[in-house]
Amino acid sequence: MRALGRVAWSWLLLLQLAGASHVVYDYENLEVEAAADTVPPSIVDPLLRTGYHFQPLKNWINDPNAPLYYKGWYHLFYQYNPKGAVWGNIVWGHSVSRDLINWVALKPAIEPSIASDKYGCWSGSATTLPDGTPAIMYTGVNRPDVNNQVQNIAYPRNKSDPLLREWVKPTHNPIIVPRGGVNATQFRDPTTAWRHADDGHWRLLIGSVDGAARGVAYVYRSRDFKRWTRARRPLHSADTGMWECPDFYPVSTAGRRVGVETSEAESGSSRQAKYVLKNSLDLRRYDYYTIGTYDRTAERYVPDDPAGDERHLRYDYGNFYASKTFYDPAKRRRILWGWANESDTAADDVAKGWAGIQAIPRTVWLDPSGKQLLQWPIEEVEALRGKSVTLKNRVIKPGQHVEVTGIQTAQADVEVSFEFEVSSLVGAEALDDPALASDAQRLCGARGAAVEGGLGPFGLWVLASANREERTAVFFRVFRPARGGDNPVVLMCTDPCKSSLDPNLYQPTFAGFVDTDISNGKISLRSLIDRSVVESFGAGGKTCILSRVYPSLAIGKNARLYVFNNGKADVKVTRLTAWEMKKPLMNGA
Ligand code: DQQ
Repeated sequence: MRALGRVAWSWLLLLQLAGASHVVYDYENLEVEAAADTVPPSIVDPLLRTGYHFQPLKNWINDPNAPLYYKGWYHLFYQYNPKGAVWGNIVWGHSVSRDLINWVALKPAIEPSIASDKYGCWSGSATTLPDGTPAIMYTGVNRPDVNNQVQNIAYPRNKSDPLLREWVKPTHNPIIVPRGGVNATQFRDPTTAWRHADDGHWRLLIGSVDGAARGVAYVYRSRDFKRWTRARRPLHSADTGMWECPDFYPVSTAGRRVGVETSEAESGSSRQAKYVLKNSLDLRRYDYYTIGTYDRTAERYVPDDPAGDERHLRYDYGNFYASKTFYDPAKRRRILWGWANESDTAADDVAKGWAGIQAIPRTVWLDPSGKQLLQWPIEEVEALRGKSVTLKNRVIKPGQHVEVTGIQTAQADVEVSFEFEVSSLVGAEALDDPALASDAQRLCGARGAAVEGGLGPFGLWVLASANREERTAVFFRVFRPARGGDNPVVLMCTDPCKSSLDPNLYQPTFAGFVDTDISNGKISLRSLIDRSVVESFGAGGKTCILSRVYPSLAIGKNARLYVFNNGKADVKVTRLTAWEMKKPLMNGA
Protein backbone atom coordinates (compact mmCIF):
# COMPACT_ATOMS: atom_id res chain seq x y z
CA MET A 1 0.00 0.00 0.00
CA ARG A 2 1.04 3.58 -0.43
CA ALA A 3 2.97 5.42 2.22
CA LEU A 4 1.99 8.84 3.49
CA GLY A 5 4.62 11.46 4.02
CA ARG A 6 4.56 15.00 5.30
CA VAL A 7 5.78 17.61 2.88
CA ALA A 8 6.08 21.30 3.71
CA TRP A 9 4.92 23.58 0.94
CA SER A 10 7.02 26.44 -0.27
CA TRP A 11 5.88 29.58 1.53
CA LEU A 12 6.70 31.71 -1.44
CA LEU A 13 4.47 29.73 -3.72
CA LEU A 14 1.61 29.84 -1.32
CA LEU A 15 1.91 33.51 -0.63
CA GLN A 16 1.91 34.10 -4.35
CA LEU A 17 -1.22 32.02 -4.62
CA ALA A 18 -2.80 33.92 -1.77
CA GLY A 19 -2.07 37.06 -3.76
CA ALA A 20 -1.57 38.99 -0.52
CA SER A 21 1.74 39.11 1.26
CA HIS A 22 0.19 39.83 4.65
CA VAL A 23 -1.82 36.59 4.65
CA VAL A 24 0.05 33.71 6.22
CA TYR A 25 -1.57 30.30 6.36
CA ASP A 26 -0.35 27.18 8.03
CA TYR A 27 0.23 24.72 5.24
CA GLU A 28 2.96 22.93 7.14
CA ASN A 29 0.64 20.16 8.12
CA LEU A 30 -0.66 19.30 4.70
CA GLU A 31 -0.39 15.59 4.18
CA VAL A 32 0.72 14.69 0.72
CA GLU A 33 1.70 11.49 -0.90
CA ALA A 34 5.29 10.29 -0.97
CA ALA A 35 6.47 8.14 -3.87
CA ALA A 36 4.95 4.70 -3.72
CA ASP A 37 7.16 1.69 -4.07
CA THR A 38 4.78 -1.25 -4.09
CA VAL A 39 2.21 -0.29 -6.70
CA PRO A 40 1.05 -3.20 -8.88
CA PRO A 41 1.59 -2.68 -12.62
CA SER A 42 -1.05 -0.81 -14.58
CA ILE A 43 -1.61 -0.81 -18.32
CA VAL A 44 -2.32 2.91 -17.99
CA ASP A 45 0.88 4.92 -18.38
CA PRO A 46 1.66 7.45 -15.60
CA LEU A 47 2.01 10.07 -18.34
CA LEU A 48 -1.75 9.78 -18.84
CA ARG A 49 -2.43 11.48 -15.51
CA THR A 50 -4.15 14.74 -16.43
CA GLY A 51 -2.21 17.98 -16.04
CA TYR A 52 -4.67 20.87 -15.84
CA HIS A 53 -7.93 19.14 -14.95
CA PHE A 54 -8.82 19.19 -11.25
CA GLN A 55 -7.82 16.15 -9.25
CA PRO A 56 -6.32 15.48 -5.85
CA LEU A 57 -2.89 13.96 -5.41
CA LYS A 58 -4.25 10.45 -5.21
CA ASN A 59 -7.31 8.27 -4.57
CA TRP A 60 -10.88 8.27 -5.78
CA ILE A 61 -13.03 11.34 -6.36
CA ASN A 62 -16.55 11.75 -7.65
CA ASP A 63 -19.17 14.53 -7.45
CA PRO A 64 -18.17 18.19 -7.12
CA ASN A 65 -19.81 19.53 -3.95
CA ALA A 66 -20.76 23.01 -2.73
CA PRO A 67 -18.57 25.13 -5.04
CA LEU A 68 -18.48 28.65 -3.64
CA TYR A 69 -16.60 31.94 -3.58
CA TYR A 70 -15.64 33.44 -0.22
CA LYS A 71 -13.44 36.41 0.61
CA GLY A 72 -11.37 36.20 -2.57
CA TRP A 73 -11.08 32.40 -2.69
CA TYR A 74 -12.85 29.79 -4.77
CA HIS A 75 -13.64 26.61 -2.87
CA LEU A 76 -14.26 23.20 -4.32
CA PHE A 77 -15.37 20.30 -2.15
CA TYR A 78 -15.69 16.87 -3.67
CA GLN A 79 -16.67 13.31 -2.83
CA TYR A 80 -13.39 11.69 -1.84
CA ASN A 81 -12.19 8.30 -0.64
CA PRO A 82 -9.13 9.04 1.52
CA LYS A 83 -8.29 5.34 1.60
CA GLY A 84 -8.16 4.24 -2.01
CA ALA A 85 -8.88 4.61 -5.71
CA VAL A 86 -12.36 3.07 -5.71
CA TRP A 87 -15.60 4.53 -4.33
CA GLY A 88 -16.04 4.16 -0.55
CA ASN A 89 -15.34 5.77 2.88
CA ILE A 90 -16.74 8.99 1.46
CA VAL A 91 -15.71 12.33 2.98
CA TRP A 92 -15.66 15.86 1.57
CA GLY A 93 -12.25 16.66 0.07
CA HIS A 94 -11.54 20.39 0.03
CA SER A 95 -9.35 22.54 -2.19
CA VAL A 96 -9.02 26.30 -2.61
CA SER A 97 -7.97 28.53 -5.46
CA ARG A 98 -7.63 32.20 -6.37
CA ASP A 99 -8.36 31.61 -10.03
CA LEU A 100 -10.17 28.25 -10.45
CA ILE A 101 -7.03 26.93 -12.18
CA ASN A 102 -4.29 26.65 -9.51
CA TRP A 103 -5.45 24.56 -6.55
CA VAL A 104 -4.19 23.90 -3.05
CA ALA A 105 -5.51 20.88 -1.15
CA LEU A 106 -6.67 21.34 2.43
CA LYS A 107 -7.71 18.70 4.92
CA PRO A 108 -11.12 17.12 4.28
CA ALA A 109 -13.82 19.59 5.33
CA ILE A 110 -16.58 17.20 6.32
CA GLU A 111 -16.02 13.69 7.60
CA PRO A 112 -18.31 11.24 9.40
CA SER A 113 -18.47 12.39 13.02
CA ILE A 114 -22.11 12.43 14.16
CA ALA A 115 -24.87 9.83 14.25
CA SER A 116 -26.55 11.31 11.19
CA ASP A 117 -23.49 11.01 8.92
CA LYS A 118 -21.69 8.11 10.54
CA TYR A 119 -21.64 5.95 7.40
CA GLY A 120 -20.90 8.59 4.77
CA CYS A 121 -20.94 12.29 3.95
CA TRP A 122 -22.53 12.35 0.51
CA SER A 123 -23.22 15.17 -1.92
CA GLY A 124 -24.62 18.58 -1.15
CA SER A 125 -24.47 22.30 -1.84
CA ALA A 126 -23.62 25.63 -0.29
CA THR A 127 -25.96 28.56 0.30
CA THR A 128 -24.69 32.04 1.09
CA LEU A 129 -26.80 33.44 3.92
CA PRO A 130 -27.79 37.13 3.99
CA ASP A 131 -24.86 38.00 6.30
CA GLY A 132 -22.44 36.42 3.81
CA THR A 133 -21.86 33.19 5.76
CA PRO A 134 -21.81 30.05 3.64
CA ALA A 135 -23.86 27.12 4.96
CA ILE A 136 -23.27 23.63 3.62
CA MET A 137 -26.11 21.17 3.37
CA TYR A 138 -25.23 17.57 2.61
CA THR A 139 -26.57 14.06 2.74
CA GLY A 140 -25.55 11.87 5.65
CA VAL A 141 -25.88 8.12 5.68
CA ASN A 142 -27.01 7.04 9.15
CA ARG A 143 -27.46 3.29 8.72
CA PRO A 144 -24.92 1.08 7.01
CA ASP A 145 -27.18 -1.82 6.12
CA VAL A 146 -29.67 0.05 3.90
CA ASN A 147 -27.88 3.36 3.18
CA ASN A 148 -30.57 5.33 5.00
CA GLN A 149 -30.24 9.00 4.03
CA VAL A 150 -30.90 12.25 5.93
CA GLN A 151 -29.80 15.85 5.36
CA ASN A 152 -27.32 17.68 7.57
CA ILE A 153 -25.99 21.19 7.86
CA ALA A 154 -22.51 22.54 8.66
CA TYR A 155 -21.19 26.07 9.24
CA PRO A 156 -17.67 27.52 9.15
CA ARG A 157 -16.07 27.52 12.60
CA ASN A 158 -14.24 30.75 11.85
CA LYS A 159 -15.90 33.18 9.44
CA SER A 160 -12.78 35.28 9.25
CA ASP A 161 -10.80 32.41 7.72
CA PRO A 162 -11.09 32.86 3.94
CA LEU A 163 -9.98 29.27 3.51
CA LEU A 164 -12.92 27.96 5.57
CA ARG A 165 -10.79 25.14 6.87
CA GLU A 166 -13.00 23.97 9.68
CA TRP A 167 -16.69 23.17 9.62
CA VAL A 168 -18.95 22.55 12.58
CA LYS A 169 -22.12 20.51 12.61
CA PRO A 170 -24.72 22.04 14.95
CA THR A 171 -26.51 19.78 17.42
CA HIS A 172 -29.85 20.15 15.68
CA ASN A 173 -28.67 17.81 12.91
CA PRO A 174 -30.10 16.09 10.99
CA ILE A 175 -32.18 18.97 9.67
CA ILE A 176 -34.29 16.97 7.22
CA VAL A 177 -35.34 13.34 7.55
CA PRO A 178 -37.45 11.26 5.14
CA ARG A 179 -41.08 11.10 6.29
CA GLY A 180 -44.53 10.54 4.89
CA GLY A 181 -43.83 8.01 2.17
CA VAL A 182 -40.48 9.42 1.05
CA ASN A 183 -38.05 6.65 0.05
CA ALA A 184 -35.44 6.80 2.82
CA THR A 185 -32.77 5.02 0.80
CA GLN A 186 -33.13 7.30 -2.23
CA PHE A 187 -33.26 10.74 -0.69
CA ARG A 188 -30.22 12.88 -1.25
CA ASP A 189 -28.13 15.72 -2.63
CA PRO A 190 -29.75 18.97 -1.36
CA THR A 191 -29.46 21.96 -3.71
CA THR A 192 -28.41 25.50 -2.91
CA ALA A 193 -31.36 27.11 -1.11
CA TRP A 194 -33.08 30.24 -2.39
CA ARG A 195 -35.28 32.77 -0.61
CA HIS A 196 -38.43 34.49 -1.80
CA ALA A 197 -38.47 38.19 -1.04
CA ASP A 198 -42.23 38.26 -0.40
CA ASP A 199 -42.48 35.65 2.38
CA GLY A 200 -38.81 35.54 3.41
CA HIS A 201 -38.88 31.73 3.38
CA TRP A 202 -36.11 29.52 2.07
CA ARG A 203 -36.59 26.67 -0.38
CA LEU A 204 -34.33 23.84 -1.46
CA LEU A 205 -34.68 20.64 -3.46
CA ILE A 206 -33.81 17.06 -2.61
CA GLY A 207 -33.52 14.35 -5.27
CA SER A 208 -35.50 11.13 -4.94
CA VAL A 209 -37.64 8.56 -6.71
CA ASP A 210 -41.29 7.79 -5.94
CA GLY A 211 -43.16 4.49 -5.74
CA ALA A 212 -43.93 4.63 -9.46
CA ALA A 213 -40.21 4.93 -10.32
CA ARG A 214 -40.60 8.60 -11.23
CA GLY A 215 -37.64 10.86 -10.58
CA VAL A 216 -38.68 13.52 -8.06
CA ALA A 217 -37.34 16.88 -6.86
CA TYR A 218 -38.94 17.47 -3.46
CA VAL A 219 -39.24 21.05 -2.21
CA TYR A 220 -38.45 21.77 1.44
CA ARG A 221 -39.24 25.18 2.97
CA SER A 222 -37.90 26.94 6.03
CA ARG A 223 -38.34 30.27 7.75
CA ASP A 224 -35.21 30.04 9.91
CA PHE A 225 -32.92 27.66 8.01
CA LYS A 226 -33.33 25.18 10.88
CA ARG A 227 -36.78 23.67 10.65
CA TRP A 228 -37.62 22.44 7.16
CA THR A 229 -41.02 21.21 5.96
CA ARG A 230 -41.76 19.41 2.73
CA ALA A 231 -44.13 21.12 0.31
CA ARG A 232 -47.21 19.07 -0.58
CA ARG A 233 -46.13 18.55 -4.19
CA PRO A 234 -42.64 18.17 -5.64
CA LEU A 235 -41.23 20.97 -7.80
CA HIS A 236 -41.20 18.53 -10.69
CA SER A 237 -41.12 14.82 -11.47
CA ALA A 238 -40.77 12.66 -14.58
CA ASP A 239 -40.77 9.06 -15.63
CA THR A 240 -37.01 8.58 -15.53
CA GLY A 241 -36.03 6.74 -12.34
CA MET A 242 -34.00 8.25 -9.49
CA TRP A 243 -32.88 11.89 -9.68
CA GLU A 244 -29.48 12.44 -8.10
CA CYS A 245 -27.84 15.82 -7.59
CA PRO A 246 -30.68 18.11 -8.75
CA ASP A 247 -29.72 21.68 -9.61
CA PHE A 248 -32.18 24.54 -10.07
CA TYR A 249 -31.18 28.06 -11.05
CA PRO A 250 -32.31 31.19 -12.86
CA VAL A 251 -30.79 32.24 -16.18
CA SER A 252 -30.85 35.72 -17.64
CA THR A 253 -32.85 36.18 -20.82
CA ALA A 254 -31.34 39.61 -21.32
CA GLY A 255 -27.66 39.40 -21.77
CA ARG A 256 -24.84 37.16 -22.82
CA ARG A 257 -22.92 35.27 -20.19
CA VAL A 258 -24.25 37.18 -17.16
CA GLY A 259 -25.18 34.85 -14.31
CA VAL A 260 -27.93 35.31 -11.75
CA GLU A 261 -27.67 34.55 -8.05
CA THR A 262 -30.41 32.17 -6.97
CA SER A 263 -32.02 34.29 -4.24
CA GLU A 264 -31.45 37.60 -6.01
CA ALA A 265 -33.62 36.26 -8.80
CA GLU A 266 -36.52 36.20 -6.38
CA SER A 267 -36.34 39.80 -5.25
CA GLY A 268 -39.12 42.01 -6.60
CA SER A 269 -38.78 43.40 -10.08
CA SER A 270 -35.65 41.50 -10.97
CA ARG A 271 -37.51 38.17 -10.98
CA GLN A 272 -36.13 35.98 -13.69
CA ALA A 273 -38.37 34.56 -16.33
CA LYS A 274 -36.39 31.43 -17.06
CA TYR A 275 -35.03 28.62 -14.92
CA VAL A 276 -32.98 25.51 -15.52
CA LEU A 277 -33.71 22.23 -13.78
CA LYS A 278 -30.96 19.63 -14.06
CA ASN A 279 -31.05 16.08 -12.78
CA SER A 280 -28.43 13.37 -12.79
CA LEU A 281 -30.18 10.23 -13.95
CA ASP A 282 -28.93 7.36 -11.86
CA LEU A 283 -30.13 4.80 -14.41
CA ARG A 284 -28.14 6.31 -17.29
CA ARG A 285 -25.41 8.17 -15.39
CA TYR A 286 -25.85 11.33 -17.49
CA ASP A 287 -26.93 14.88 -16.58
CA TYR A 288 -30.13 16.05 -18.26
CA TYR A 289 -31.71 19.49 -18.09
CA THR A 290 -34.76 21.39 -19.22
CA ILE A 291 -35.46 25.11 -19.46
CA GLY A 292 -38.74 26.36 -18.12
CA THR A 293 -40.67 28.62 -15.81
CA TYR A 294 -40.91 28.61 -12.08
CA ASP A 295 -44.45 29.13 -10.78
CA ARG A 296 -43.69 30.60 -7.37
CA THR A 297 -47.25 30.45 -6.10
CA ALA A 298 -47.82 26.81 -6.91
CA GLU A 299 -44.14 26.05 -6.13
CA ARG A 300 -43.91 24.14 -9.40
CA TYR A 301 -41.56 24.11 -12.35
CA VAL A 302 -42.91 23.74 -15.89
CA PRO A 303 -40.52 22.89 -18.73
CA ASP A 304 -41.08 25.02 -21.84
CA ASP A 305 -41.01 21.94 -24.01
CA PRO A 306 -43.76 19.60 -22.77
CA ALA A 307 -41.68 16.66 -24.05
CA GLY A 308 -38.55 18.19 -22.50
CA ASP A 309 -38.14 15.53 -19.84
CA GLU A 310 -38.03 12.92 -22.57
CA ARG A 311 -36.18 14.98 -25.17
CA HIS A 312 -33.11 14.84 -23.07
CA LEU A 313 -30.99 17.90 -23.48
CA ARG A 314 -27.67 17.13 -21.86
CA TYR A 315 -24.94 19.39 -20.52
CA ASP A 316 -22.46 17.05 -22.10
CA TYR A 317 -22.98 14.10 -24.41
CA GLY A 318 -19.94 12.28 -23.02
CA ASN A 319 -18.59 11.34 -19.62
CA PHE A 320 -19.91 14.06 -17.29
CA TYR A 321 -22.06 13.43 -14.21
CA ALA A 322 -23.35 14.71 -10.87
CA SER A 323 -22.61 18.28 -11.90
CA LYS A 324 -23.30 21.42 -9.91
CA THR A 325 -23.38 25.13 -10.74
CA PHE A 326 -22.65 28.10 -8.53
CA TYR A 327 -22.96 31.85 -8.94
CA ASP A 328 -19.59 33.59 -8.96
CA PRO A 329 -20.13 37.08 -7.56
CA ALA A 330 -16.56 38.11 -8.45
CA LYS A 331 -17.25 37.90 -12.17
CA ARG A 332 -21.07 37.79 -12.19
CA ARG A 333 -21.25 34.47 -13.98
CA ARG A 334 -22.65 31.01 -13.36
CA ILE A 335 -20.07 28.26 -13.39
CA LEU A 336 -20.67 24.57 -13.96
CA TRP A 337 -18.55 21.82 -12.42
CA GLY A 338 -18.98 18.16 -13.45
CA TRP A 339 -17.31 14.89 -12.58
CA ALA A 340 -15.66 12.77 -15.28
CA ASN A 341 -15.11 9.21 -14.17
CA GLU A 342 -12.37 7.01 -15.58
CA SER A 343 -13.22 4.62 -18.38
CA ASP A 344 -10.33 2.24 -17.75
CA THR A 345 -10.80 -0.72 -15.42
CA ALA A 346 -11.16 -0.58 -11.62
CA ALA A 347 -8.02 -2.74 -11.39
CA ASP A 348 -6.12 -0.08 -13.34
CA ASP A 349 -7.46 2.61 -11.03
CA VAL A 350 -6.21 0.71 -8.00
CA ALA A 351 -2.85 0.19 -9.68
CA LYS A 352 -2.39 3.79 -10.69
CA GLY A 353 -3.67 4.98 -7.31
CA TRP A 354 -6.18 7.55 -8.55
CA ALA A 355 -9.54 7.75 -10.27
CA GLY A 356 -11.80 10.60 -11.33
CA ILE A 357 -11.27 14.19 -12.41
CA GLN A 358 -13.43 17.28 -12.62
CA ALA A 359 -14.14 18.75 -16.04
CA ILE A 360 -12.75 22.23 -16.69
CA PRO A 361 -15.21 24.64 -15.06
CA ARG A 362 -17.57 26.08 -17.66
CA THR A 363 -19.46 29.36 -17.81
CA VAL A 364 -23.11 28.57 -18.59
CA TRP A 365 -25.73 30.93 -19.96
CA LEU A 366 -28.94 30.85 -21.98
CA ASP A 367 -28.66 30.58 -25.75
CA PRO A 368 -30.42 33.51 -27.50
CA SER A 369 -32.95 30.99 -28.88
CA GLY A 370 -34.03 30.32 -25.27
CA LYS A 371 -34.11 26.61 -26.14
CA GLN A 372 -30.82 25.46 -24.66
CA LEU A 373 -27.77 26.52 -22.67
CA LEU A 374 -24.38 27.50 -24.00
CA GLN A 375 -21.19 26.46 -22.22
CA TRP A 376 -17.63 27.66 -22.57
CA PRO A 377 -14.47 26.93 -20.56
CA ILE A 378 -13.91 29.70 -18.01
CA GLU A 379 -11.65 32.41 -19.40
CA GLU A 380 -9.01 31.74 -16.72
CA VAL A 381 -8.00 28.53 -18.48
CA GLU A 382 -6.48 30.66 -21.25
CA ALA A 383 -3.78 31.77 -18.81
CA LEU A 384 -2.30 28.29 -19.21
CA ARG A 385 -1.80 28.73 -22.94
CA GLY A 386 1.87 28.64 -23.97
CA LYS A 387 3.56 28.12 -27.31
CA SER A 388 1.15 28.07 -30.23
CA VAL A 389 0.82 27.29 -33.93
CA THR A 390 -1.75 28.59 -36.39
CA LEU A 391 -3.04 27.28 -39.72
CA LYS A 392 -4.97 29.61 -41.97
CA ASN A 393 -7.15 29.05 -45.02
CA ARG A 394 -6.08 25.47 -45.52
CA VAL A 395 -8.34 23.42 -47.78
CA ILE A 396 -8.66 19.77 -46.72
CA LYS A 397 -9.63 17.67 -49.72
CA PRO A 398 -11.83 14.57 -49.43
CA GLY A 399 -9.83 11.76 -47.81
CA GLN A 400 -7.01 14.11 -46.77
CA HIS A 401 -5.53 14.82 -43.38
CA VAL A 402 -3.06 17.51 -42.31
CA GLU A 403 -0.80 17.30 -39.30
CA VAL A 404 -0.51 20.29 -36.97
CA THR A 405 3.18 20.40 -36.08
CA GLY A 406 5.50 22.61 -34.05
CA ILE A 407 4.08 22.12 -30.56
CA GLN A 408 3.44 19.19 -28.24
CA THR A 409 -0.25 18.35 -28.19
CA ALA A 410 -0.67 15.82 -25.36
CA GLN A 411 -1.73 18.80 -23.24
CA ALA A 412 -3.22 21.42 -25.55
CA ASP A 413 -6.07 23.78 -26.32
CA VAL A 414 -7.21 23.78 -29.96
CA GLU A 415 -9.64 26.20 -31.56
CA VAL A 416 -10.65 25.65 -35.16
CA SER A 417 -13.10 27.28 -37.59
CA PHE A 418 -14.29 25.25 -40.58
CA GLU A 419 -15.93 26.50 -43.74
CA PHE A 420 -17.44 24.70 -46.73
CA GLU A 421 -19.24 25.68 -49.94
CA VAL A 422 -22.91 26.11 -49.18
CA SER A 423 -23.63 24.17 -52.38
CA SER A 424 -22.04 21.07 -50.82
CA LEU A 425 -24.99 20.84 -48.44
CA VAL A 426 -26.86 19.27 -51.37
CA GLY A 427 -24.43 16.34 -51.29
CA ALA A 428 -24.89 15.71 -47.56
CA GLU A 429 -25.99 12.22 -46.58
CA ALA A 430 -29.66 11.45 -46.23
CA LEU A 431 -30.99 10.72 -42.78
CA ASP A 432 -34.10 8.74 -43.41
CA ASP A 433 -33.90 6.05 -40.74
CA PRO A 434 -36.08 7.51 -37.96
CA ALA A 435 -34.38 5.38 -35.31
CA LEU A 436 -31.00 6.90 -36.18
CA ALA A 437 -32.41 10.37 -36.80
CA SER A 438 -33.52 10.59 -33.19
CA ASP A 439 -30.51 8.95 -31.56
CA ALA A 440 -27.21 10.77 -32.02
CA GLN A 441 -25.17 8.12 -30.27
CA ARG A 442 -26.51 5.29 -32.41
CA LEU A 443 -26.08 7.41 -35.51
CA CYS A 444 -22.46 8.07 -34.66
CA GLY A 445 -21.94 4.39 -33.86
CA ALA A 446 -23.27 3.52 -37.33
CA ARG A 447 -21.48 6.35 -39.17
CA GLY A 448 -18.23 6.85 -37.27
CA ALA A 449 -15.21 8.91 -38.25
CA ALA A 450 -13.95 6.29 -40.68
CA VAL A 451 -17.21 5.97 -42.64
CA GLU A 452 -17.08 8.28 -45.67
CA GLY A 453 -19.96 10.71 -45.80
CA GLY A 454 -21.14 13.51 -48.09
CA LEU A 455 -20.35 16.64 -46.07
CA GLY A 456 -18.11 15.32 -43.33
CA PRO A 457 -17.03 13.58 -41.27
CA PHE A 458 -14.47 16.35 -40.77
CA GLY A 459 -12.70 17.44 -37.61
CA LEU A 460 -9.67 16.60 -35.47
CA TRP A 461 -7.74 13.49 -34.70
CA VAL A 462 -6.27 14.15 -31.26
CA LEU A 463 -3.91 12.06 -29.15
CA ALA A 464 -2.89 10.34 -32.37
CA SER A 465 0.21 8.20 -32.86
CA ALA A 466 2.72 8.83 -35.64
CA ASN A 467 1.16 6.43 -38.10
CA ARG A 468 -2.32 7.13 -36.77
CA GLU A 469 -3.18 3.61 -35.69
CA GLU A 470 -4.14 5.31 -32.44
CA ARG A 471 -6.32 8.39 -32.64
CA THR A 472 -9.41 9.90 -31.06
CA ALA A 473 -11.67 11.57 -33.62
CA VAL A 474 -13.69 14.65 -32.70
CA PHE A 475 -15.79 15.62 -35.68
CA PHE A 476 -18.92 16.88 -37.36
CA ARG A 477 -21.07 15.13 -39.93
CA VAL A 478 -23.85 16.93 -41.79
CA PHE A 479 -27.08 15.30 -42.99
CA ARG A 480 -29.75 16.44 -45.39
CA PRO A 481 -32.91 17.45 -43.57
CA ALA A 482 -34.96 14.45 -42.59
CA ARG A 483 -38.32 14.18 -44.31
CA GLY A 484 -40.38 17.23 -43.45
CA GLY A 485 -37.44 19.18 -42.02
CA ASP A 486 -35.95 22.36 -43.48
CA ASN A 487 -32.55 22.56 -41.88
CA PRO A 488 -29.52 20.34 -42.29
CA VAL A 489 -28.90 18.12 -39.28
CA VAL A 490 -25.45 18.50 -37.69
CA LEU A 491 -24.02 15.63 -35.68
CA MET A 492 -21.02 16.06 -33.37
CA CYS A 493 -19.14 12.94 -32.28
CA THR A 494 -16.18 11.81 -30.31
CA ASP A 495 -15.13 8.45 -31.67
CA PRO A 496 -12.47 6.84 -29.50
CA CYS A 497 -12.75 3.38 -31.12
CA LYS A 498 -9.12 3.69 -32.17
CA SER A 499 -7.94 5.70 -29.17
CA SER A 500 -5.86 2.86 -27.71
CA LEU A 501 -4.28 -0.31 -28.97
CA ASP A 502 -5.21 -1.88 -25.65
CA PRO A 503 -8.38 -3.90 -26.26
CA ASN A 504 -9.37 -3.99 -22.57
CA LEU A 505 -10.24 -0.32 -22.32
CA TYR A 506 -13.82 0.83 -22.54
CA GLN A 507 -14.16 3.03 -25.60
CA PRO A 508 -17.69 4.34 -26.00
CA THR A 509 -18.63 6.56 -28.91
CA PHE A 510 -20.29 9.74 -27.71
CA ALA A 511 -22.45 12.04 -29.80
CA GLY A 512 -24.98 14.84 -29.74
CA PHE A 513 -26.88 16.83 -32.36
CA VAL A 514 -25.85 20.47 -32.73
CA ASP A 515 -28.79 22.84 -33.01
CA THR A 516 -27.01 25.36 -35.20
CA ASP A 517 -27.69 27.08 -38.49
CA ILE A 518 -24.95 26.06 -40.90
CA SER A 519 -26.59 27.50 -43.99
CA ASN A 520 -23.68 30.00 -44.03
CA GLY A 521 -21.23 27.09 -44.42
CA LYS A 522 -19.45 27.67 -41.10
CA ILE A 523 -18.95 25.76 -37.87
CA SER A 524 -16.36 25.88 -35.08
CA LEU A 525 -14.82 23.42 -32.64
CA ARG A 526 -12.67 23.73 -29.53
CA SER A 527 -10.96 20.78 -27.86
CA LEU A 528 -9.16 20.80 -24.52
CA ILE A 529 -6.75 17.88 -24.65
CA ASP A 530 -5.17 16.73 -21.41
CA ARG A 531 -3.38 13.37 -21.69
CA SER A 532 -6.35 11.08 -20.88
CA VAL A 533 -9.23 13.48 -21.43
CA VAL A 534 -10.59 15.26 -24.49
CA GLU A 535 -13.19 17.89 -23.74
CA SER A 536 -14.81 19.40 -26.83
CA PHE A 537 -17.15 22.31 -27.48
CA GLY A 538 -19.02 22.42 -30.80
CA ALA A 539 -20.45 25.56 -32.41
CA GLY A 540 -19.44 27.94 -29.61
CA GLY A 541 -20.59 25.65 -26.80
CA LYS A 542 -23.91 24.42 -28.17
CA THR A 543 -22.90 20.77 -27.88
CA CYS A 544 -20.16 19.50 -25.55
CA ILE A 545 -18.54 16.07 -25.32
CA LEU A 546 -16.01 14.89 -22.75
CA SER A 547 -14.25 11.56 -23.34
CA ARG A 548 -11.65 9.69 -21.29
CA VAL A 549 -9.11 7.87 -23.46
CA TYR A 550 -5.93 5.95 -22.64
CA PRO A 551 -3.57 5.75 -25.60
CA SER A 552 -0.69 3.32 -25.40
CA LEU A 553 1.46 5.02 -28.08
CA ALA A 554 0.17 8.58 -28.33
CA ILE A 555 1.58 9.58 -24.98
CA GLY A 556 3.65 12.61 -23.98
CA LYS A 557 5.86 13.81 -26.84
CA ASN A 558 4.48 11.08 -29.10
CA ALA A 559 0.96 12.53 -29.18
CA ARG A 560 0.06 14.20 -32.45
CA LEU A 561 -2.74 16.35 -33.78
CA TYR A 562 -4.35 16.24 -37.23
CA VAL A 563 -7.23 17.81 -39.11
CA PHE A 564 -9.07 15.31 -41.28
CA ASN A 565 -11.84 15.19 -43.84
CA ASN A 566 -13.50 11.89 -44.74
CA GLY A 567 -16.37 13.46 -46.66
CA LYS A 568 -16.85 13.95 -50.41
CA ALA A 569 -16.74 17.75 -50.30
CA ASP A 570 -13.79 20.07 -49.61
CA VAL A 571 -13.63 21.63 -46.17
CA LYS A 572 -11.53 24.70 -45.44
CA VAL A 573 -9.85 25.36 -42.11
CA THR A 574 -10.20 29.13 -42.07
CA ARG A 575 -8.21 29.28 -38.87
CA LEU A 576 -6.82 26.77 -36.43
CA THR A 577 -4.77 27.75 -33.39
CA ALA A 578 -3.35 25.16 -31.04
CA TRP A 579 -1.63 26.10 -27.80
CA GLU A 580 0.51 23.96 -25.54
CA MET A 581 -1.04 24.07 -22.08
CA LYS A 582 1.09 24.65 -19.00
CA LYS A 583 0.57 22.71 -15.84
CA PRO A 584 -0.99 24.71 -12.98
CA LEU A 585 -0.57 23.97 -9.27
CA MET A 586 -2.77 20.95 -8.81
CA ASN A 587 -3.23 20.02 -5.20
CA GLY A 588 0.45 19.35 -4.71
CA ALA A 589 1.09 17.37 -7.90
N1 DQQ B 1 -22.77 10.36 -5.44
C1 DQQ B 1 -22.97 10.64 -4.05
C2 DQQ B 1 -24.43 10.72 -3.86
C3 DQQ B 1 -24.92 11.08 -5.21
C4 DQQ B 1 -24.04 10.27 -6.10
C5 DQQ B 1 -22.29 9.58 -3.23
C6 DQQ B 1 -23.97 10.77 -7.52
O1 DQQ B 1 -24.80 11.68 -2.89
O2 DQQ B 1 -26.28 10.79 -5.37
O3 DQQ B 1 -20.90 9.58 -3.46
O4 DQQ B 1 -22.79 10.39 -8.16
